[in-house]
Amino acid sequence: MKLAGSPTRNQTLAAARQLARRSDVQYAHPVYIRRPASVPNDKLYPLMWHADLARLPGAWDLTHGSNKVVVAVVDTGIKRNHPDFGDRILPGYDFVSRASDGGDGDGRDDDPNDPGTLASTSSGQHGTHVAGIIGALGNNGQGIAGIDWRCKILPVRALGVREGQGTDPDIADAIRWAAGLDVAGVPRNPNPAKIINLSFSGAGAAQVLTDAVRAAMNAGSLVVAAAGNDGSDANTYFPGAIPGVFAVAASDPQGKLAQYSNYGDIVGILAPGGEMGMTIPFESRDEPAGVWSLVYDTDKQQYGYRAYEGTSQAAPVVAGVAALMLSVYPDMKPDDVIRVIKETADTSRACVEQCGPGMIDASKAIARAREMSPNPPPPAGDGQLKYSQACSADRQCESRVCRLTQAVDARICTRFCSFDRDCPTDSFCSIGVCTPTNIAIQTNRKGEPVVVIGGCALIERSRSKRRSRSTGLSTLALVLLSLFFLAARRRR
Ligand SMILES: [Ca+2]
Ligand SMILES: [Ca+2]
Repeated sequence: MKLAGSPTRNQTLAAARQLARRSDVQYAHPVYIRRPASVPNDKLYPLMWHADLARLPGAWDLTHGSNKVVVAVVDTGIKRNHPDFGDRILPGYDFVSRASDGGDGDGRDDDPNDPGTLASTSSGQHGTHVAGIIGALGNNGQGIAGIDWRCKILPVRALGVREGQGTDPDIADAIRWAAGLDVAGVPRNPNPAKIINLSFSGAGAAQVLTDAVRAAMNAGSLVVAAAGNDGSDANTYFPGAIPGVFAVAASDPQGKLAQYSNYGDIVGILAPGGEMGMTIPFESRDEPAGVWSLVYDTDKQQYGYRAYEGTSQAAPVVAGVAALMLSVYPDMKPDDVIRVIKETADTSRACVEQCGPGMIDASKAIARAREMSPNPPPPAGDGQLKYSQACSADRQCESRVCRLTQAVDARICTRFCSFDRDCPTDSFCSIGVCTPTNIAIQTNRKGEPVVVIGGCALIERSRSKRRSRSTGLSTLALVLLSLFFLAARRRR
């Protein structure tokens, strides 16, 4: 069977039907060509329901982040040696003044390690969990994927080991330091953070806290904060209620305002925060539907992963998306980051109680930031895709050539050619670009000749006849790709 030129989809389907009617064809089986939708290979990724809700895969098509972006996590400190952090953690600082709160035998020092304790009321490795949501290594085959796979995390310890509590003076100094401002008695932070995440909340305003947050914002930092977990109006919960702070409410896995989440007109945006009362299936068991991230098990002295729920988990989702935005537009102003996240939000998930315009949509937010950027970087992939891998933009390919393959609605990384000899092994030159041949004739267990294309495409048999079951239009379209490979071969 030979088709001239590039066939249309209908021609493809007609040819496939004609092929299926042949008595010497047992069945046509697809060569599935799948395009990686920037879904990382991390083992616990199936637990990351929040990735789909916040539309992270579409964002990862555009960027995986930049190591030039610094995100401060003002929290309980960190376990920097968690293997899913890699080398992402900057030196940081410990601002907890009282040794009894710090649990590390001293007051302020340059080690932001979260020592934790065995008590159930300890830090819970809260800071490590929050930092992991923002910046755990993505696509490293391990644990979870952070939202930004490359940014640097600045751990600034201001909450101690007694229920993870901290005092306003310590928190205020930590925020100033994170932004690169002077704090008495402490060396200046050499890595000022463009984004400061504050995953804590408490009732009552304090001037020392307000002043520090304002100073950080004046220094150019975006301040993202949890709206609070009391299921009430967020306007009396600080630092979220400080004007200019991007306060984040939390949703459950269905995208609805979580029952514990604060709400109200000071909330800037809704983001996934989890609901531990719900479950998600994972490897034939059910796991709690909190937001999964990195922890350290103080009891077993092991690094691991755990689900937590709260606006503490929702805020770092927003901080992570903001970091991705800065990776494509480094000079984007904090007010513009907030405006774009609000403007691109999924308004179908707006809530009656008021939680900003709706659910954060990372994919649209990053796309908008790229449009605004005077010098946007190439889309993610950065030329890393090899020959014959599926692609969506020229710059993703090592060869910088991403082209539609014959008769199939899929693009692969390829290269220009004039002759077959210009192409890699198992490829031929067709219409100016290399195309994988992926074709072979093998013998099956019964000794029958089998034409195999790309693994299993077309099985010829001589004795009995069986018809294929319909496997969908894409299947049939792929069959025609096989036909084209055959036709091209015959022409040679
Ligand atoms: Ca200390
Ligand atoms: Ca990982």
